[in-house]
Amino acid sequence: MIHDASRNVILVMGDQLSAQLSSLREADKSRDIVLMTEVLDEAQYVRHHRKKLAFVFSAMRHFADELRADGWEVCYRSLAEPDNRGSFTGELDRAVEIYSPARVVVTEPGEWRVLQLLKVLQRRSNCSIDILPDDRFICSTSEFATWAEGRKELRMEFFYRELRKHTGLLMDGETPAGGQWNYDRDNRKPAKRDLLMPRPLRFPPDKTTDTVLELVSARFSDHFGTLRPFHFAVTRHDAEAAFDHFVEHALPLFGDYQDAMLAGEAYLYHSVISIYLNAGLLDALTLCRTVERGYRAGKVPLNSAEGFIRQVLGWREYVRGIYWLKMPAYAESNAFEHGRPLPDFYWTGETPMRCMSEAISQSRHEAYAHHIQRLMVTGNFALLAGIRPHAVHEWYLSVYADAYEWVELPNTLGMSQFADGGLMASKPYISSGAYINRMSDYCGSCRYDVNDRSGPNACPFNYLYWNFLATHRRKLSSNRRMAQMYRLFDNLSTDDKAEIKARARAFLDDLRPSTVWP
Ligand code: FAD
Ligand code: DLZ
Ligand code: SF4
Repeated sequence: MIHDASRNVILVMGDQLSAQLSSLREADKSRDIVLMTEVLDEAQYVRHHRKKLAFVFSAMRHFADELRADGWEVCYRSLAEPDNRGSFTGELDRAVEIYSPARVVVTEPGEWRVLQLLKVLQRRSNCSIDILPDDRFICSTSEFATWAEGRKELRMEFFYRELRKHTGLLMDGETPAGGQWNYDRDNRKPAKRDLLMPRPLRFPPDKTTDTVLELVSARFSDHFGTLRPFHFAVTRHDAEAAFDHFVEHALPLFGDYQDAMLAGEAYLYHSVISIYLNAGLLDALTLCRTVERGYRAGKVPLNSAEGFIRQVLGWREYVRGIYWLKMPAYAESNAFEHGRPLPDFYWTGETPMRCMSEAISQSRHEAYAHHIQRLMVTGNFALLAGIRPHAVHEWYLSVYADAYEWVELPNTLGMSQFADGGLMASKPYISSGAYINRMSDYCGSCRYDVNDRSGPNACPFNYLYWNFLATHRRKLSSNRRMAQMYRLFDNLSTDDKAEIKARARAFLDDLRPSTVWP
């Protein structure tokens, strides 16, 4: 081993797979060494879905190969190596022992937890550790903090408009393309079975992925989710092909069917690119510019282009801003003081509620569910049933291949569980079975009756919805956006209300808490 006192070790983590990463841009490939390390701690801090583990490890290995092909020296530590120390800090210590670098350089991690590990290491290591900003995002954390400062209320819509102006995306001078900022109202069509669904591109596993699949199969048999078939892209090249395929085949109808759900149809017109975007294989601003070009060329209607750009430019940047503004306290928020354990069927999918079994089984097989399944099915149920928000958060972080805490936590605790008391959402996202029935074809084949409010076969979403309103009246009735719901609730007879309460209590008492999983 030749020691070069001026060389740096550049740590690149599993969700930083971009040659444009700040740490790599600043590095010198003729001198520095890139450290990439598979570690058990990251695989197990929640029990990630097996497909997610395979995706992360395979994408990391492919990225390391690309860096090598580009002339970098890469120290890649596989999980299979017997002396793997199992944690970022252990592996960084080891790299410092071996290479005696001038500095360790790392782009700031996406999770608060990992940033704390690095800060501890900064204090105790005899090597200096530089943490650089992650400029893969359109809005930096400090820009977000400045935007948020002094505002009485934070709302995504206003943040989004600022970013539209700042980037010029879908802007005609000072005005938004088409004259409106938001075309959400056009985007609520239920889907019909006879629509021609464009499927996302699939990629057969290559040798590297096969090796990883064997590793995950052998080492993580107790984790949630089916491992095969595995068809995610694991390189930038293939991720870009998957996105181009979406733009050509699905994006034109993305807006129309954004909220629709169909049994057996996991993807409908969604892009299925969050897994690639969050790992660094795709770049957010580039995607938005491509979508805008599709609109300007007349290939993509405005409601779809704007709908997609709002998700990526608006929501994605917004939730990251909230995460870094509010952590670590945010993770403990529990405005409704909910404490029920997560029911067992979140892990098995075994429930007669067709919407829930569909969303959960699909998540088990695909490590994917689209936004409305997450928000209005599994999330809606957890909120109505009073599940402990932290348990709900750990579930979402485990089961989805795109889940990293910076994006998952605000979506789960804030948007879905209203655990932050209204910081993210202006009212709780709750609904009775009627919404699910309108937006899906689940109810037709469900054991429960979606039109029954409180009888023995009534849809549980119905009585849980009214029961939730009754339970949290003190906290919610002053919210103007809840007024209509409470007016309807007040129209129910005393007998109806008593029946709803009894039915909800019996149902909730019957829920079996998870025994297999924490
Ligand atoms: P599309 O529907 O095609 O949307 C395009 C892109 O917009 C997505 O790829 C994503 O990058 C972005 N986007 C859309 N909605 C959001 C949002 N609310 N927040 C941030 N980005 C958004 N998204 C994650 O990336 N990781 C998560 O761990 C995650 N957890 C969630 C948990 C809950 C409870 C809820 C309600 C939503 C969560 N989301 C999460 C947001 C959203 O559901 C997913 O981004 C989306 O379903 C990914 O599928 P897609 O790529 O097909 O997205
Ligand atoms: C999600 C994940 C997993 C499962 N494994 C690794 C790993 O072994 N090595 C690694 O560098 N990164 C991994 N990741 C991504 C990290 O958890 C992610 O970088 C942190 O959560 C910070 O965002
Ligand atoms: Fe879900 Fe209720 Fe419809 Fe059954 S009837 S699928 S539980 S909304």
